[in-house]
Amino acid sequence: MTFDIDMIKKVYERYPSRIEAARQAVGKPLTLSEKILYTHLWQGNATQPHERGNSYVDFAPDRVAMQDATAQMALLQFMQAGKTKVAVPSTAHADHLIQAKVGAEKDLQESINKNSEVFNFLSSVCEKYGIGFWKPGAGIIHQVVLENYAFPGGMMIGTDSHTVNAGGLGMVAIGVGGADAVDVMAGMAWELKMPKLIGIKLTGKLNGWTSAKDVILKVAGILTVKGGTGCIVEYFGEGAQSLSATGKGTICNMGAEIGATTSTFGYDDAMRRYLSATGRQDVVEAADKIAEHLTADPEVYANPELYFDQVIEINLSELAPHLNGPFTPDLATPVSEFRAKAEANGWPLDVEWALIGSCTNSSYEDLSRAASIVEDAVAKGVKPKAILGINPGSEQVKYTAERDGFMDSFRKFDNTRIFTNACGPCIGQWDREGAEKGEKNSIIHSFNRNFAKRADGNPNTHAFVASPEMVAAIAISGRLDFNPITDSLTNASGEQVKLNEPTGSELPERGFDVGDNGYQAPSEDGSAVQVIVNPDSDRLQLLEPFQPWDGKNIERAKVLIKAYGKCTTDHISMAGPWLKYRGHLDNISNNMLIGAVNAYNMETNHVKNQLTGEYGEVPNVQRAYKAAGIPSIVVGDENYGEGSSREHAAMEPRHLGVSAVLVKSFARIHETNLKKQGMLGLTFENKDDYDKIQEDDTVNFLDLDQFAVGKPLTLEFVHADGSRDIVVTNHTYNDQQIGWFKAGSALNLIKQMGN
Ligand code: MIC
Ligand code: SF4
Repeated sequence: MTFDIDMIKKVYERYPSRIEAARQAVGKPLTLSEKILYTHLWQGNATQPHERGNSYVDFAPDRVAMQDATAQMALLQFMQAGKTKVAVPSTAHADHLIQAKVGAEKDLQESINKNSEVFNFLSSVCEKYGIGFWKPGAGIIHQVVLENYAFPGGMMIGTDSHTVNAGGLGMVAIGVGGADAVDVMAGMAWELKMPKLIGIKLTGKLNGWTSAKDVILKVAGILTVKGGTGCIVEYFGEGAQSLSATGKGTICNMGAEIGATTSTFGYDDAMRRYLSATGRQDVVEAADKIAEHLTADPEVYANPELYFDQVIEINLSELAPHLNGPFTPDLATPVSEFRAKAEANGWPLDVEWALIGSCTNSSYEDLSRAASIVEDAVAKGVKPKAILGINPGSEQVKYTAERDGFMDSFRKFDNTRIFTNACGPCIGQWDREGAEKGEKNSIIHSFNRNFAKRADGNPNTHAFVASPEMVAAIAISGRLDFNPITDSLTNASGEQVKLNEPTGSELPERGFDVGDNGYQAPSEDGSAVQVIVNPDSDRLQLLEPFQPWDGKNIERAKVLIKAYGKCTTDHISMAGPWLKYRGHLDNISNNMLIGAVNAYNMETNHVKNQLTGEYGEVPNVQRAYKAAGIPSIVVGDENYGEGSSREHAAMEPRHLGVSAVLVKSFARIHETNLKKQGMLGLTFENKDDYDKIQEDDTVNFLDLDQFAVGKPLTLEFVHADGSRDIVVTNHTYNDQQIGWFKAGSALNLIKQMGN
C-alpha cells in the first residue's frame, strides 16, 4: 500500500481547479514548475501572478523529510514549538551516522552501538509526534523517498540539500534548513522567493558509456556551482522521456551542486513504470486522471524561450562520459580530454579507491550497469587495480540486487567492499586506512560532492565524480585517464582486451523485493511517549532560545575572519567526525569555520584574536569575544554557504555571538538559515569593498536601527591607523524575516504566536 495515498489523492483532486486559477492569474501557458508551485499556494487558489526572482510566496508543501544528521536539530526545535503532532506527513531517516570501514554487517552494528543515544532520541521523537522513522540500514533518505513517498506534481521540503532528488518523479522537492521544516511540521506556511526558471531541452538518446549522470555533469560544467541559484531547472524533450525515473533522479539530485532550488521532469511512462515497480499502481491511476497537469502546457515545450528565463539544449546522442573535479563538482572534463588536463594540472592519475553509491547513484539500474562492467572484466580475465566500495541506496535495492546476482558480481573482485545502505564515504563516514598520512592521491566516485576533505578527511585527496559505470571501469584500470571507449587493458594472460559497453536493467524483471525494509510507524497517539535528553549528554542538548535584538546599532564589532575563496558549509561546519555532535549545539560549535581559509594569512583555523593580538583557532577566538561581550562579524567571498542544508552552519555563529555575515554572494539555503536563526546576512553593494576590510578593523553599523525592507545597511570599518571606510551592504529580508531578526529567531516568533 502506498504511504499517505489519501493525501496524494486530495492533492490531485484540487489540481484542476487550482491550475485553472493559476492560468487566469498568470495569463499564459504554464511550465510544469509553475503548475506545481501555483497548486501549492498557502492561500489556495492563485489570485495574482508572482514575479519570478522577486516576490516572496507562501507555500503549503505536502510532506517533509529529514535525515538523522539534520533531524536532530530540526526536531529539537520542533519540540519547542509546542505542538502535539506534525501537521503534514513527515519522515526521518537514519543514514548519515553510519560509518564505512570493513563492510555492511559489522559497520552497521558498530554504528548502532556508537549512536544509540541519538537513534533512540530520533525514534522516540518520531513516535511521539507522528513521524515515520526509517531505521539505520534502511537506506539513504533520497532513495527511500523516491521509492516510497515521491509523487508526480507533489511538493515537499527536506532537511537535506539533495531532497531535490525527488524531481526524478516529477515533484518540486526542495532542500531547507531544519527551522523551515519546523514551520511546515507546525502547520504554518513555508516561504520561498518565487524561483526563476531554467529550461533544459534534452534531445537524442543516451548510448554506449554515457549515462544520466553525464547529463548533470555536463550541466554543472555549463552553469557552474552558482548558475542555478534561485532557479528551478525543468528538463523536457524526447531525451528527457527516454531516461529512467532513477536516472532523472540522478540529474535532479545534482542540481544541488549548481545551486538550483530544485529540478524536475514532467510525468511520463518512465515514472509510471517506476511507480508501478515500487508498488504504487494506485498513484499511477490517480496521476493518469490529471496527467495533462503533471507536465507543462504544450506551447511551453514548443517555444521554451518564451516561457523560461534561460534555455539550454543538450543532445544526449552526442554527450560523452565526464569526470568532474577535483575539489568542485563543476569542473567538467569529457573523458577524451581528461589525460591532457590531468597532466597539465598535476592531478594524480593512479586510483586506489573507486566508490559507487550515495543518494545520487545507488539505484537498481546503477548497480546493474556497474555490475555488467565487472562481469565483463571477470570474463575477460582482467583483475581490478583499485578497491571497489559499494553503498546500495536502500535495503530494497540491496535485497533485490542480491537476489538478482549483482552483488555477487561485485564480489567476484577480491577487493570489493559492500558497505551499509547509507551515506558512508559520501559524508566522510569513511575510516579509510592511511588517510591520516595526508598523501596526495586521487579517488573516483559516483557521489555528488567532492569538496576538499569531504570523503576521507585528507585535504590532498583529489576526488572526481563520474557515473557508476565509469567508476567501475576506472576501478578496474586503476587509472583516472582510462578511456573505456578507446583504451585496452591487459588481462591475466597478457592479452589486450577492451571492456564492453555497460548493459543493465532499468527495473528488476522479477519486481522489487525486500525482507525487512527498516520502517517504523509512529504511534497513533504519542502523548505518552517520553523523549529523554540526558543533561550530561555530549551528543544531545536541549535548545535555549536566542536573545531578541535590543533595537540598537551593533557597535565596535570585530572581524572574526575574512574567508578567502570557496567557503562551503563543509568549511563552516565540517561533517565527518563532527556529525556526532549534530544534536549538541555547544559542542558542534567547536568546529565553526575551522575549514575556512583566513584571507589574511591563507591558513585555516588560525585567526587573530583582536583582544590579545595572538592567533588562535576560530571557535576559541570567537568564544573569547563572546565572553568579553564583544560582537563580531564574518566576511566571505562568492556563493558563501554553498552545499549542504545544515543549519548548524548558521546556528553555530549565532550561538557563539557572531552578529552578521557579510559576503559577496550567498547560497540560497544558507542565507535563509541565517535569517531563520536571527542573524544578519548581508552582501556587498560593491564587491570590491571585500578588499577594503582589514584584519584589525572595528565595525560599526550606522543604520541598523532603521532596518527595513529594501533599504541597504551602512557599515563603517575603522582601520588600525584610524582611517575609515564606509561599506554599503544589501539584504533580502522581507517584513516577516525582519520580524525573525527582531525576535531573535523564527522559532521565537512561532512560540510567541502559539502562546
Ligand atoms: C551533504 O550531502 O552535505 C549532507 C550531509 O547530506 C547535507 C546535510 C547535512 O549536512 O546533514 C546536505 O546536503 O544538506
Ligand atoms: Fe548522504 Fe551524500 Fe546524499 Fe548527502 S549527498 S544525503 S551525505 S549520500
